[in-house]
Amino acid sequence: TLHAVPAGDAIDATALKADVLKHLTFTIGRAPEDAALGDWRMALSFAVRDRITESWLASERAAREAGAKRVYYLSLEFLIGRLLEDALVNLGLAEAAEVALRDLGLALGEVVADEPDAALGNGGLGRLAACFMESLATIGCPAIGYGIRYEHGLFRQQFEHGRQVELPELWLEQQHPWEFERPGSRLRVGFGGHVHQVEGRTIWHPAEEVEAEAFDTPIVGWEGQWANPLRLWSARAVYPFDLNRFNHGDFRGAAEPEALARTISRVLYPDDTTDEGKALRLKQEYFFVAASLADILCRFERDFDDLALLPEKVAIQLNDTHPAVAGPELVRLLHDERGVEFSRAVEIARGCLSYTNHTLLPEALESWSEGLFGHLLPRHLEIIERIDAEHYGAHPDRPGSIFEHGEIQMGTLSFVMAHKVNGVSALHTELMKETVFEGLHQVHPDRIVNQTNGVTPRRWLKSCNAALSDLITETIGAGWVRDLSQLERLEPHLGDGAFINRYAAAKRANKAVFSNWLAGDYGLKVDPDAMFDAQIKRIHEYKRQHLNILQTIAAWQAIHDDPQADWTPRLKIFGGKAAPGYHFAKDIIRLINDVAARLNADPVTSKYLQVIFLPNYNVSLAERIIPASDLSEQISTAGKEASGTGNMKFALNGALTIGTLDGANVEIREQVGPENFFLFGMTAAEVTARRAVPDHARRAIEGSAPLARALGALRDGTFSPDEPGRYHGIADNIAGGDHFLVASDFAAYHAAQTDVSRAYGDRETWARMAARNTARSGWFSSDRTIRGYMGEIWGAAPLID
Ligand code: 26Y
Repeated sequence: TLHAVPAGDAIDATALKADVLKHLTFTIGRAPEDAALGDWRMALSFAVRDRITESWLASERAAREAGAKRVYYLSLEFLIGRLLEDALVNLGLAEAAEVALRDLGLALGEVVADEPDAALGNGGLGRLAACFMESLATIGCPAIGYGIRYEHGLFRQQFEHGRQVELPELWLEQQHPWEFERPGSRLRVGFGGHVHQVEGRTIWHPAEEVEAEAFDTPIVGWEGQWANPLRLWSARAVYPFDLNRFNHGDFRGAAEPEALARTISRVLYPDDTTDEGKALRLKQEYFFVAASLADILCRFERDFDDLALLPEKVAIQLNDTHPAVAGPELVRLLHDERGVEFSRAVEIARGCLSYTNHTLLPEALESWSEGLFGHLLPRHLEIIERIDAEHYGAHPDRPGSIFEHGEIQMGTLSFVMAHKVNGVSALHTELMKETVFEGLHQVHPDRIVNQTNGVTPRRWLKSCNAALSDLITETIGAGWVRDLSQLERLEPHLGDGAFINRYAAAKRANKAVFSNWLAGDYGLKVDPDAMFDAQIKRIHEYKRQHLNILQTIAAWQAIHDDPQADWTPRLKIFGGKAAPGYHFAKDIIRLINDVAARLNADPVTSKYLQVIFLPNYNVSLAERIIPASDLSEQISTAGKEASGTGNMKFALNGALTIGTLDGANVEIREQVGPENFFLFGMTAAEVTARRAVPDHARRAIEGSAPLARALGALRDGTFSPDEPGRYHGIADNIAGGDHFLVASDFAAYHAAQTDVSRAYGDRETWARMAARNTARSGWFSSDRTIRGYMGEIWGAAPLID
């Protein structure tokens, strides 16, 4: 069976097969005849990891020899998903693995799908960090990603009678083959206690200490030329077991220190605003920041002996404010522990640090009460007070203090401690200057810069969409995988009917695969020629899944009025998790599920309109949905979505966007051309103005009969006959304060959806618009984003060409 593939692949396949068998025997300890699917997956993963490790150690050696500047990406979230397929694709071993496994009687697809999806993040911010790790390696920028090795990542979502139920995610229940445990590099992290002055120096005596243990997962770039580690910290007790208590018969007490310490790396904090666990969250933040900075300084001091060189050799990126305590911690390490004069220490720290802001929503901006903060980190509180006083002193026009509203404002602290602060889309960056950071921007006009987000084309096109990737490579060559701007070269082919047919056929093939999977796993039969219309993202009022479902209700009612009309068949796909304490978002989930049940069972309308909410949305599910979608829903209230990155993945894979002028939608529309984008709704400025209009929702409802009627169906129990009042809360919210302007944007959205349906009727024109989206999405590669950070923020250079 080795004859069908090119010679190089055959050699790779032979070697890979031997390595798989070797690892199955000597690493897993299983005979082939006894091996289960998971054993084979593990053996293949180890064989692949060996190859990544070679590249990684060579990369580390090259960076050391070059004395290169290092980038350290600090993030509480890395939403990496599955790693096996990505690694195979980047190493050019996908075909070889297919052949090797076939020889062993296995299907690569099944082996790859057996891997648990590592969900060490909530959403966009965490997935961005994962795309960045892959791009850093592809570009050859020496870097380490630092985070927490959560025992339980984001919860697993199930629906019970349409309601979200959260279950713990058990991704570490099986062995995780990608990581190297580092028992040798354990560090101590302190909390609480008090501060002493000894001979003019300040010493912090923590009351409590835990140990941080490192686990390294190497991340390999395209073509395997470079790899960087993702270093995740796990918490454990300094003295894991209290023998004294044990010998006195207190077995429970003996195990207590370990249990308490381990709590720190137990779970990913959900992005909501409950008060419980606040102290634990702060502990998590300091825990991973302290361990990472100690590690960074240790690496620096191994190679250099002058702390003044630090900003030249070390760039530390703060992924939002979650690692903001890095500012005062670095000052503490330099001033208290190494004797650098205080303002010089601040200056050096600022030379290293930069900060990315991902949100302007007031409820998502982090702040800590001085009481809690000072209790856990007394020395850091003093340092922050001094930083604030000196910043104030230098800027008497008072741009805003770190201490406001009785709390420590982590955004202000991050801004003050960073030499660059970046927004994640052009619009978001401008809004940062006008809103939360207005005062600070005036005194530091060069500090805020824009780096529009991007996505890695290896995972989000090459590996998730083979049909389209192969067509692109046949048409313009394979250079696009490393240099996505080459997608422009598709442009001359867009007038060629044969090319457009092939483009449409690739999408159709993906839709057929998806339909079969839906039928198999969810028992929903759908027509692959229907328009696949997807909204997949965290459930949030500002993202407006309720606008989408309300318009779906209106469309259903319209079909009922005239079932003989020429309706364009659609499948509405939803996916996303709600924060466990976010009750309104959970009501939206239940509503979508109730609407789905009603519509899918409707004999009159279901051939035109079906709805499915796929449970447990995660990275691997996105990889299935995006290549099969025709329409991408990006309908946030303008000014609220900092960037979005799903929007880019859809455009790249040839889904047209229906969207507002928000976040990176603005730039997507500029790139793909306004004629290939379905724009609707108010602008950010109009949103602000409309909120001030009394009764804006009531006026909108009076102006739109379909809206009034759809709201009526929420009120009369159409979707909850057993409990007619179930959706009164949602209806009242939309008809009342309507902070997110669902009512005010409804009519424009409804009209835009009608345009979409009409446009989809002309399949050739639609396919050409979709192909143009692909051809003009090259700018949304995270390689471009990372080059921007390297040039404008980090001052780092690639070590491969
Ligand atoms: C617990 C709390 C402090 C918190 C935890 C997580 C607050 C926020 C978050 C996560 C935020 C997030 O994912 N933001 C998204 O970042 C993406 C990457 O920049 C953007 O594309 C997206 O618009 C933004 O919502």
